Amino acid sequence: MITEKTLFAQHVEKGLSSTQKFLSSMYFYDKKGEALFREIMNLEEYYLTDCEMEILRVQGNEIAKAIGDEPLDIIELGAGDGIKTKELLKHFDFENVTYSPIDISEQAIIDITAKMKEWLPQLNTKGICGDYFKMIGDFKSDRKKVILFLGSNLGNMTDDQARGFLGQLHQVMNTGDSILLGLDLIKSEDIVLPAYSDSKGVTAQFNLNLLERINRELGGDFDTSQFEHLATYNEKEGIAKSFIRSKTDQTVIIKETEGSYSFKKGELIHTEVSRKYDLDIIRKIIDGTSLQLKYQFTDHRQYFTNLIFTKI
Ligand code: AVJ
Repeated sequence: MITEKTLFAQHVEKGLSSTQKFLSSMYFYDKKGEALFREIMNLEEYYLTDCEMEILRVQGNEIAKAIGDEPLDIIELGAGDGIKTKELLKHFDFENVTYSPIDISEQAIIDITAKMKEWLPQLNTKGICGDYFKMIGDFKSDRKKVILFLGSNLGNMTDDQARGFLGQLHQVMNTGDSILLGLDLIKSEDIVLPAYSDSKGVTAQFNLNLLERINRELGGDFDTSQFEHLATYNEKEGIAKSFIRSKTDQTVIIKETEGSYSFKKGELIHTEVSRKYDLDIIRKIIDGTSLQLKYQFTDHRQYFTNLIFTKI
């Protein structure tokens, strides 16, 4: 019988057959990966969540004012756990706003909707399951839209991908709509690197879960004890990268891709970029779109920033 290979299988086949092996961070987030990411967000070393939480908690009221006149439809890309979003949402007039988290994962939408209804019962919360651009494009309302893209999620893209993403996003926005973007700022290695190689090894588990996922879903035979997590950070560029490194010469067989893949001792699989930003980089990324940077908020240590862009 001939069965079509899943997108995941096709991706794995391509990534592990390439001379510089890679796998996309997009595939981190199965059930186990989501649980590990929640653990990462609670780590002392993973400063990003605390910084953005501080901005939204301390300056939430100002941010809500800067976003401007209600009525509004607030749309969040990637549902997250809602804890930070709640800090912002509570500053709006619930009579005049709706909140719509969008995610491809149906479970993520079910979870966030339930939580938000419990936390802010007066808020009109309506989760949407599907592709970001399609769902925003299909969003029927004559209110102004505010699109939340928090947590430095943009940072998993290369600058070219980010440019393409924001370019596509601005095409489904109307004049006067805005984006609230959360971004990690460029800072020194002694702060960034521990966030991606924490002492408890949670990030290592998170990264290696990609191999376990291949075992679970594609019938791989990775012995994950023979691989290790590696994080690097180039302070000048502001780019953190994660890799999985083979501890020995070894060969792995994956049933679904009908392939075998050899690894040399020390060979790397590139699994993630976590881009850090400054205003110059951001300006270059939005150049050519009709998005205009209107407001900037930062935490007291200036590790993280939340930016408001408006489509003109
Ligand atoms: C969710 C993309 C913002 O890159 O910091 C955390 C994911 N990877 N630890 C990040 C992640 C390793 C995270 N983002």
